[in-house]
Amino acid sequence: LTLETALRVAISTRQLTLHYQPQVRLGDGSLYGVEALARWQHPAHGTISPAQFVPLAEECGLGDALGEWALDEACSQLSHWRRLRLPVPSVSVNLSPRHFRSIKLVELVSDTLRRHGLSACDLRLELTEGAMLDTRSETRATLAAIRALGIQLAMDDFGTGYSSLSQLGQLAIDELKIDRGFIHQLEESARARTLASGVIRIGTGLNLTLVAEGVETEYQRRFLEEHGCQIVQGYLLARPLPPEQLEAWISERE
Ligand code: G
Ligand code: G
Ligand code: MN
Ligand code: NA
Repeated sequence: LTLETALRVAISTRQLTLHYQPQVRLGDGSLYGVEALARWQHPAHGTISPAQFVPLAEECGLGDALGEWALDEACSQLSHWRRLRLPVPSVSVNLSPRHFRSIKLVELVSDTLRRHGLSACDLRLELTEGAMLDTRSETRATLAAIRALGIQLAMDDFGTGYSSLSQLGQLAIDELKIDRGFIHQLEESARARTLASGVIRIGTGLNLTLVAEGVETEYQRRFLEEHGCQIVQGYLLARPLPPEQLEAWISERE
């Protein structure tokens, strides 16, 4: 069985699922949204990380199919939660840089929202610096059109790529996700604290929403709150959860 076949089978037989990790406002503890994270439960190989299978899917030309699946699955789930009256404000979906190179993404996203009875503010798209800094006119046009629809864009893993501060000021984005590499070192590294607080200050000055990833400790949470970060995501609050467990997590907090 080639990987390509295996992945196609995985999508159609529900070996591929999305888990959802809560993102919480530091101010009042309310739910800001959830991030959808792909999981592959392989019958023979166990759980395969998206860090492994996403790049493989891209290599064998299945990147688009995977992105389409993730968008559809996340929107279907959110629409289901709305029917249950579960208060999930929005869902954030990770897409690979190459998705943003085609203007077809705009139609795909708006069709998917329409099919599931959702609106633009229900969805956020996460992209890495690679896509954001792609100077291709196709990518710029796609990003602009997505934002014109009212869908928010988040820059993922900020601080690990190649973006410069001047580029940050020109990017059409709404949200900055501080990479968990910085968060992880907050307690032991004065340098990490300087970088994190600097990113928060700059992002805030540019009117971006700041989301800290990989928040695992109370120290980290407090540091972020004191330095003006609005949103946190990480094991301190919850791991990425299967839908039913996310429902329980939300219900318990109400
Ligand atoms: O959740 P986890 O740590 O296993 O995710 C590993 C990496 O895979 C992260 O960088 C995350 O952004 C990425 N990832 C998770 N789900 C998806 C997905 O549906 N599509 C893409 N393109 N990347 C994903
Ligand atoms: O690249 P991206 O930010 O999309 O990836 C998020 C990844 O981080 C996922 O694989 C998710 O499982 C993981 N993750 C989420 N919260 C934590 C955390 O608190 N600590 C660590 N180490 N990883 C986390
Ligand atoms: Mn992400
Ligand atoms: Na990240």
